[in-house]
Amino acid sequence: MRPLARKLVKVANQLKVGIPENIVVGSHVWVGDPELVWVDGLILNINGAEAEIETSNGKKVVSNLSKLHPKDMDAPTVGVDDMTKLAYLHEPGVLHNLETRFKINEIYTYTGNILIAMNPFQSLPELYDTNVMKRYKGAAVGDLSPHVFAIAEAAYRAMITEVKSNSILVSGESGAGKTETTKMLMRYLAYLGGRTASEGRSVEQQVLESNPVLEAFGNAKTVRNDNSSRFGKFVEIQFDNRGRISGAAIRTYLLERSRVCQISDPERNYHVFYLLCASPPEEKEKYKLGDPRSFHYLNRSNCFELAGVNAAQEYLSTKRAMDIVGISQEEQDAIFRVIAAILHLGNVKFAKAEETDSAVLEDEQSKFHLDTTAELLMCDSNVLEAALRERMMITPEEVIKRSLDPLGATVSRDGLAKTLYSRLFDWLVQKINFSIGQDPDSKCLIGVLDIYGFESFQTNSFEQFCINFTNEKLQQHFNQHVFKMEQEEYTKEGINWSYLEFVDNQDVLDLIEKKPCGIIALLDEACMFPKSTHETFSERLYQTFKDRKRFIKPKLTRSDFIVVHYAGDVQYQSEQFLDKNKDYVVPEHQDMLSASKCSFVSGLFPPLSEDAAKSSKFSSIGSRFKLQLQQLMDTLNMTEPHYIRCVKPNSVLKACVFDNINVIQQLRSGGVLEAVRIKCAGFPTHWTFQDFLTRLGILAPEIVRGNFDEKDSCKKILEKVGLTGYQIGETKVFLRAGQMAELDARRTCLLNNSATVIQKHMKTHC
Ligand code: AOV
Ligand code: MG
Repeated sequence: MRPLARKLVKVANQLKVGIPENIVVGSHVWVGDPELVWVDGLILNINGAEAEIETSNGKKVVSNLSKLHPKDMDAPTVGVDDMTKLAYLHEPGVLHNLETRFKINEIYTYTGNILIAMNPFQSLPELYDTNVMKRYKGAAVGDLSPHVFAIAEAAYRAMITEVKSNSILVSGESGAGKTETTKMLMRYLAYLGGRTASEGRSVEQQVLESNPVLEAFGNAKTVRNDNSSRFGKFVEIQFDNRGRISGAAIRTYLLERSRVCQISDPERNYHVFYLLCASPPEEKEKYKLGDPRSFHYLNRSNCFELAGVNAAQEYLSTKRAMDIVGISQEEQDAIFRVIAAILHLGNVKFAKAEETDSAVLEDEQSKFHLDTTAELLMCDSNVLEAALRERMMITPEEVIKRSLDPLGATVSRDGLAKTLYSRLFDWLVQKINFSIGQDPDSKCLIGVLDIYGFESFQTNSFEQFCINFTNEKLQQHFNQHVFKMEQEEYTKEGINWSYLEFVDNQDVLDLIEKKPCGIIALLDEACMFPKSTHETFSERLYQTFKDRKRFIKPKLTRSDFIVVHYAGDVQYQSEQFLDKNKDYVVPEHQDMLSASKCSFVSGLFPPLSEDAAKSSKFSSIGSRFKLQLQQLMDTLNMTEPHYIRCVKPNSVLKACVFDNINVIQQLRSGGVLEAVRIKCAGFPTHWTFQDFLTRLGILAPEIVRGNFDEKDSCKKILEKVGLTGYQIGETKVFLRAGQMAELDARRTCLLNNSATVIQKHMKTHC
């Protein structure tokens, strides 16, 4: 042993000056690849700044040395459960680790305090059963394998011990698993904070059962997800001073209204429409329903069934959930009457009158559906017809009745359907909140946020704009938090640290929301001028933002605009921005519905106060949303946040398929790599003294031998190898980006080659 140790010392000494770079011929590296994003390979040759690499998928490529990342050949074959344990924290390392774990069904991985959750697209019941919950109860994060339960546990324990509110923010793109994750979190919190059966379990049961109710009314099949939530949700679970659930409040954001009357193959309308069409015969009779294929609002798509879902059963279980959350039988009846009425309303068709352009009912069928709609809504059929076909124009002199043309009447009909549905949805949320009840004495809460992820489609409208605005806000919160956590760790370890490289996205937020000249303010302004069009609005944007680096006027269009979001550029089509920003109920619709003989329906349309009726009819959805978002941020800022990033492994929604391009794009836009970048800008490698010595003690065995002061050994090794810029904390070594790779390169040389081979190698390469 002793001669070998001596030899190693000698070689190590030579290495100190011998290898300035950590990438040499024979190194294993990651190199960019058009299909796999990153592929591993072996360096065959180096010419100046260019390296020739043989990749593991059988290609020979040439790449600039600066574009390569070292591959950790000592990484465990099962991956590591926390990205920060990776010896080299870089993009390919993160991607490879996720893939390695995903292949063995380890779907959860930490990046420091952030949990990355891969959607398994298969049922993994053993991962979530009660025994697993029992194991996580009381365990510290990191003691057991990464899990949603561990995050919920951490939030709950922090709340109890620090008497401080916590929040869990779940994000990710459509279909990534946010809603499933949220439900798991809520189930675990109900398990921790629930009562015994004898005490009555109502509160937490109601909290849990609010999910199926909201899903029936607010979820639909889209191309990205068979059960896509079409609204954002923040559930605030309140706890009493003994840590038991004592109340809850649900806030929802921006339900997608257009889906009620506009769907295209292979998407579907909101689940509840199909469920009601599959209700027992007597109910179908009562609501005059039949095959979903006979309704215009449903048959614009050819998809009527969902794989693996029995609509008739789902209808019954939705009703059961409605019972539990406290919706009475009469209310349920009224709700389903409104749903059926919307379907019948959609079948009312208009044609042109013979002599004029005015709209008239197309045929007897339309008359039947109109009458049925009126009957279900308990309104007067003639008033309904007039409300759809005519408009009152109030001038200072007189009131003029004007007939709409068939297109106008159809727009009016769809507007009514959307208004009815969104008021119904709001009612449900309010009702659930009311019946679960708020605990005014609660000092602590845990908030769970399930909100739409960043969206960038072929065409992007007002909805995408609001969604991406939300994500910018959350991204800022996330960055600040990650940054703060890093800083806290440095402070705790007594590390000197000044942070320079952190780039905020405040400039995008200013562009969108700043008054008086952000996009939202300019949109409101445009909505208030009767003569504005989407083109004048866009022109105004181009003028105002021509020098902003976050705003681009695309070539070849006169009304599109691009926002340079943190997650990428998005080109918005402004055509419908003005319309979609206006929250406006046609007064004729309002009057007709508030006169309904059904108190439930009239309750959805309380008469407007004189002032509201007279004041400008326009209320801005964008501004209201901005306000809601600000309130959400204020709430979140009072809590200790925990982050879960859901990732969709592929876009075919299949188990066991890991698509690199898809994943990396989500890691980039979800801010995971931003968190990695923030870490890298400081000291990305934090290793305990012991771990450091185990791995690198070989670089200086003469120092380690007989030295029981680990900190001192680490310090001496680092001094000996001549690195600069690293720091030594109370319990850990903090290395700069790339330094671990540099140390490893020296160690690898020592381990792989005999001393003589190394010497030969150095003569040729160093
Ligand atoms: P999302 O909430 O993120 O999409 P979901 O939570 O609805 O996504 O998940 C989509 C589908 O993926 C679910 O219906 C399940 O089939 C599957 N899935 C997700 N997580 C798991 C899991 N942990 N175990 C098993 N299957 C899972 V959207 O609401 O569209 O943005 O707006
Ligand atoms: Mg969802």
